[in-house]
Amino acid sequence: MSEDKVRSIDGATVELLEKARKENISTAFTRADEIKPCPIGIEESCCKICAMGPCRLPRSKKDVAKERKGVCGATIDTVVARNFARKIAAGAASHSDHAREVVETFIKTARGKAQEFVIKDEIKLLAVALDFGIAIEGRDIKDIAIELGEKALKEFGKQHGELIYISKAPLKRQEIWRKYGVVPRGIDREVVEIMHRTHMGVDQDYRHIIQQATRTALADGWGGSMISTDLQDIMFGTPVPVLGRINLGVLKEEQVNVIVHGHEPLLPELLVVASRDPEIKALTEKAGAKGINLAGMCCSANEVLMRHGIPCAGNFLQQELALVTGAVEVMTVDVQCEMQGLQSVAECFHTKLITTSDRAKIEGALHIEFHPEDGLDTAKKILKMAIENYPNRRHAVYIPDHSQDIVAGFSHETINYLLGGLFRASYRPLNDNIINGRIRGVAGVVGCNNVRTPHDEGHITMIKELIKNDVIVLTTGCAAMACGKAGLLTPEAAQQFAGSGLAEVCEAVGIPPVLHLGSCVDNSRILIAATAMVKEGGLGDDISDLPAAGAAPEWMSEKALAIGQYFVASGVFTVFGTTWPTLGSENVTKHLFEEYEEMYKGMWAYEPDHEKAAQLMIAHIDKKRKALGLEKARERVLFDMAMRRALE
Ligand code: MSK
Repeated sequence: MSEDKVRSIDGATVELLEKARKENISTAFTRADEIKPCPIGIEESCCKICAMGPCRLPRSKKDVAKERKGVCGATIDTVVARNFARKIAAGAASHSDHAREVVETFIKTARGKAQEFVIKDEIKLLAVALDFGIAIEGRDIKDIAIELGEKALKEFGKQHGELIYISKAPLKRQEIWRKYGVVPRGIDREVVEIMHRTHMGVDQDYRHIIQQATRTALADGWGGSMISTDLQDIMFGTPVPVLGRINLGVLKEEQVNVIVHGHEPLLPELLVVASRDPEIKALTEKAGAKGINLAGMCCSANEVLMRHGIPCAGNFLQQELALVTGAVEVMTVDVQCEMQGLQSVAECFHTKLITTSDRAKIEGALHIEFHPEDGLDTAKKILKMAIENYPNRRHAVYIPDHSQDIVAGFSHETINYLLGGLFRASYRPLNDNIINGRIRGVAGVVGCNNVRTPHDEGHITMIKELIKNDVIVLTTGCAAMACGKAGLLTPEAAQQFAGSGLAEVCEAVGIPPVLHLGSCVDNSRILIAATAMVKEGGLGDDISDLPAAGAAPEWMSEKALAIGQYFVASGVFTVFGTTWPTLGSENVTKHLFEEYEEMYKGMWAYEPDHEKAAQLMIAHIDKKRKALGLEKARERVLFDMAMRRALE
């Protein structure tokens, strides 16, 4: 038990790890103990892109590989840059392939060929259509939507020119990207070009390789991810603040529990509809259950939470533990962040693991493919299987008594509205409160869990430090869920955890000090929020001028690296924890950590101590405040607060 306490700061996780250990069930936590990270792989000093190697060139063995070169003569700088670029290609490809699925479903929806799906947010449709240069005057909504879908699809296969959304960035940022030749031409083209340039014997200049990695990352953040967020909002509704509950305690012993896990919100949306169907409700009663309990896991959870208030069972490292409760009848998985270990855990219980995407199967799992044409029928079929499986529970159910209220769903549009009101929606109050010093700055804290660092601890340590110092936090993905479990996503958290300036603003507006903006692809919402702050005025003329910083303290996926790279290239100082994948090359690390500040005015940092990482972010925010001439304002406000306390 005491050992598990250091594996996670979350009570539900600790309890279920203990249960798994007693029952001899293998989880990511136990497998991590059995497999130590490869010391050469962790610094990316290994090249295996041809069959003359693998060439291992670790920092510790300079004598073995003189001058640290591979058989072909590739330097360690080339090797590390190639490995880094390939990870970014994989991350960008993941978000963008998700986006492609969304766009194709969007077109079918617009043509009336997607079962149950409709265009829900017509206002956002018109706004996005204008971004794409589509005429809207006097046209039918359906025609506009079809044209938008087709234009969005072309962004993937475009060979020349610039991605359309690049023009949404501040003008100064666009100029920087053009100067360094990193404006993406087409989403797929950039990913393919990385794979070509990192093939044996092609691009062998580390700065040139990293340049293409940057262009590909921008094709993700200002391309695939942004398209995905926008079209999902148009189809399923732009999120507004919604009350939900989070953690494994949301599972219900006397109900049929169905968990949706993964990333694409398509089937999950229909599972929500199907779970409310009278036929399904009647079948549930007949099976002796007190209802169907739909819950989410990872980013699928974020999607259905922020649009429907569906409870969230947990984040990345809780996926296997959800099944260890013995209470889950069905878990559906589509793409990304689904551990293969789920199937072995499912086999210890009655749980059916169902893969639903044509791009992802898991050996041993059932495969029921989602297609928009008959998506609702598929959703009902899955729920019927779950109901039939309810009487098959083989073990005593154990659901930890841990769950917590959260408020989620702060889209860019909602923040705009909350701050300014319906008729004068704007970021002015946020900018004003940064200028007057009540809010010191803004931080985006996002990303995964990583079993090599205590579960959720990095997110919570960092975020508590930030909000205590009056930095408002925008969060997505598994970081957002960690915040929810720790009670940081309620308006009351402002009084409990935030500094006096931030708490005052949160209380006036009625928002938490940490705003849940959605899933991994919704990091694009943070880019748009930052751009809106620049356009509002008073905080410089580029994202890099803002008193802002980013972080992923518990990152593990290649998607996180792509996200970090597009944040850095958009002008944001970005700190990663856990480990850093270019440590094998001093030159590549220096390029990303120092030269990038010269070029892009944003740069990477690596700091595994989460409190120190928060301090780095605060120091950067203060540096930007000083450059804007705002340090005096903050001193004055602090003085006012001190005076007020003295009066009290
Ligand atoms: S799910 S990419 S573990 S945030 Fe988006 Fe969480 Fe990271 Fe997957």
